Amino acid sequence: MAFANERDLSQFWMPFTANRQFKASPRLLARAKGMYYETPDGRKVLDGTAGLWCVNAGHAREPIVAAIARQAAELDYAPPFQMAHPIAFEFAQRLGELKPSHDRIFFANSGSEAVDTALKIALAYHRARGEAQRTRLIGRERGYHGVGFGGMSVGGIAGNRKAFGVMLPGVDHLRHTHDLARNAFTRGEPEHGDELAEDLERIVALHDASTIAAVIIEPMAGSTGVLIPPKGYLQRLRAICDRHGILLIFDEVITGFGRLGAPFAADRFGVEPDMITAAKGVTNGAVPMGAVFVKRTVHDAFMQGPENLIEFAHGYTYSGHPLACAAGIATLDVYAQEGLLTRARALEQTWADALHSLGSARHVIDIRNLGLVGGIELEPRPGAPGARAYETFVKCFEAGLLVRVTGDIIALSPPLIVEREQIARMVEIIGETLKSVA
Ligand code: PXG
Ligand code: PLP
Repeated sequence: MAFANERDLSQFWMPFTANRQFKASPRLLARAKGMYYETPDGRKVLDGTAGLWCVNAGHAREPIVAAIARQAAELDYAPPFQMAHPIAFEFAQRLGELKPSHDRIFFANSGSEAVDTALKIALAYHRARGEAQRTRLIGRERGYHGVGFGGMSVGGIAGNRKAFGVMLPGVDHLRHTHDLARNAFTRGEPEHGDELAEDLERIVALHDASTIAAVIIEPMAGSTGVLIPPKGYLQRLRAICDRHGILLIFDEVITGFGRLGAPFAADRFGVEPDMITAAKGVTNGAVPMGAVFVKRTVHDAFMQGPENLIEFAHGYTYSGHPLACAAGIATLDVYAQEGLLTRARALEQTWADALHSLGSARHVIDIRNLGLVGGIELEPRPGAPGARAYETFVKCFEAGLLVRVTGDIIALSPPLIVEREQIARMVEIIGETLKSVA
């Protein structure tokens, strides 16, 4: 590609990328509008992934663009420690109105930071209540909670951990819920596997509940390749946490802001965690931001003691950054005006029908869906795990569709503005591509 010849690509050490392979044959996105990306040479690419699960209202939406520009001219930055700016309170209020049961909002700048913040809130919460011995954090196999030391430690994707040796002490993991033998090709929530929530009882028996601070899970696991929670699983996990005084954190970095057809997965499943971590769709991906939605009871445990003391020794230079807040407010307006936080529910049948029409396509061993999320699992090529899906990803891109692959799973999560014809086109490209992939 011309770009690779014209420009030195070596300085940018790319994240989560096979740098040498990529730079030998780069794939670039130069512009975006609505449902489409455009390559530097002007080729349109349908966005099947909302960027990276974040551009829920579609790209370059005018009200969001304008709000960011206005805010940059009015107040670019102000310190958030012992000082504040009005728009951070305004945005926190708006977020609280969206999730009234969790209307104490702590701002971070990414999902990883939101996760580490929530884990620290959990530890400090127990300490504030006189249970400082509750220091264990429980994640789940195949979970993704970002790349900070906290999120990595509770995370359950082996490849994201193995190079780094040290992890937080006292972490344990629940079993994951993926079960192709019983649940392959299920539409929506799988029938089998709610009993896996009882794995938490095994961990409690092993370590004693009095040592466990929190359980963190993705209500729907995204990054590992779209694992939909079995019917009743989240409810059972909630009940066990309640029984033992353990905080439950839903990591909704992907599922937040309408991905599953409700503002949060907690709403869709009718399960109330103690904290919700969010990022991505909170600003439509336009400015980095993360947030922790905290129940008042948890927040209020901190608000005791002398009023001149800092209650929670934590925060980021850019917590509640004005540009992020401006983008976020405009984003919430677009979501509300266009009904995007529930649109995935209205499209769910259409989406499921389209995806499951690929059920007999070559290599496909499972298809799963919920809201506007899809997972298509391919049989791995013998001796070359991931190769088949990677080739599918490259060929889809060449054919004008951006998908995401992880291992041998294709993950789909289009912007929530997607139209039926575009869903049909996605499935058509994937179906054609699978025919040509060995
Ligand atoms: N928690 C969850 C549930 C996530 O999905 C993070 C935390 C971390 O967020 P930041 O903003 O720090 O990246 C995420 C991020 C993929 C993929 O391939 C998914 C994510 C990030 C990168 C790739 O599906 N999710
Ligand atoms: N490292 C140093 C030397 C710093 O001074 C700061 C913040 O002041 C940080 C790291 C943390 O940066 P941030 O607040 O953007 O996370």
